[in-house]
Amino acid sequence: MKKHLTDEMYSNLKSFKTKSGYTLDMAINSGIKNPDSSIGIYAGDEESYTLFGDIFNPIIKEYHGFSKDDKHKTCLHVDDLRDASIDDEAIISTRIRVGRNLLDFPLGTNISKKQRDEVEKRVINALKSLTCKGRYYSLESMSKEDREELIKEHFLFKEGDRFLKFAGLNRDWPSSRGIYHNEEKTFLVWVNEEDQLRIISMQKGGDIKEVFTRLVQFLNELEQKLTFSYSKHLGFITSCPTNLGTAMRASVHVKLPNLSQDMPKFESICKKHHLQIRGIHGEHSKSEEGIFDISNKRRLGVSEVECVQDMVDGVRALLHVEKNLYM
Ligand code: ADP
Ligand code: IOM
Repeated sequence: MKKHLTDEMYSNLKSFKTKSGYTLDMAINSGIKNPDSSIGIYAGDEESYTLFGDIFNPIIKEYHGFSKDDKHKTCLHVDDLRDASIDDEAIISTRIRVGRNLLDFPLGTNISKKQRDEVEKRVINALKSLTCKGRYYSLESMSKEDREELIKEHFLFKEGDRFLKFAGLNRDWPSSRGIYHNEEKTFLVWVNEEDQLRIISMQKGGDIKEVFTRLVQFLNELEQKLTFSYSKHLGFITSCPTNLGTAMRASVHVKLPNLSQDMPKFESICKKHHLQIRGIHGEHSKSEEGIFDISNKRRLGVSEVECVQDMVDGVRALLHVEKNLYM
């Protein structure tokens, strides 16, 4: 945001307001308060992306390589994936999530308490129709110990995130936030965190196809009950411009103790394969014991299958170097 927002642009846009009442100052507040943000700007609704397009478009271009005249695409045909299962003991677990927001509501950054309550109600209702055995737990109904355990085990979002706080996403916390999960904790839905829904499939090991298949099955079921905010140009509309398009992040937790000693090499392989490196507890966290969260970086202008394929091909390349170069 800092890189692209000029004084002139700020002066031109600062008095604009979207129909839901979102302003440029609200959009950039998280980045201003957290100069260590990776992006630092959030939308309040779909209109933010056009009304404040002068600042969003260059950020979208730089992050996804996607221009104003490009078209988004979608493909959820799991069978189109190539070499999807990575049978390697270095892969600890696999997780694929998509973000979704309901049509006709502002995004979480600009939603009212009443609207957020309504979103939770509609999502709970939709979750009841899923063909898997699971339950919704509202954050308020859970004990502190249970919440902490779920966070530690990578199932639940963390609390008090300062990046989300200054984007307006923690207002009225913990009201209307919660998590659905099946008995095995392989299918989960986060409600009213950074996006209204984060739909997640995860399991131990590297059977990426199985994880993707489960995600697509339950995503299709939820789509029968909920209408998500989607634009032909930007795909699924999300609070953060990094998640537009597929809103998909496919990741593995992978041990790379050797390669991570050579960060320039590690980062250059990731760049070549459009990968992002995160720490072991998600965004803004650090790696522990040589274990990293490696995921696809691009999400807009590429299909869901391409997102997963970016991750699969890139992780294979990382493992190749990890094993052969450092023997
Ligand atoms: P998001 O993926 O929704 O953008 P985060 O990066 O904060 O959000 O990650 C959310 C949680 O998911 C964190 O606890 C993180 O460690 C966990 N996670 C991400 N990828 C994996 C994975 N492949 N295996 C296990 N847990 C994972
Ligand atoms: N998606 C969002 N959490 N992130 C990119 C925050 C940041 O700007 O660091």
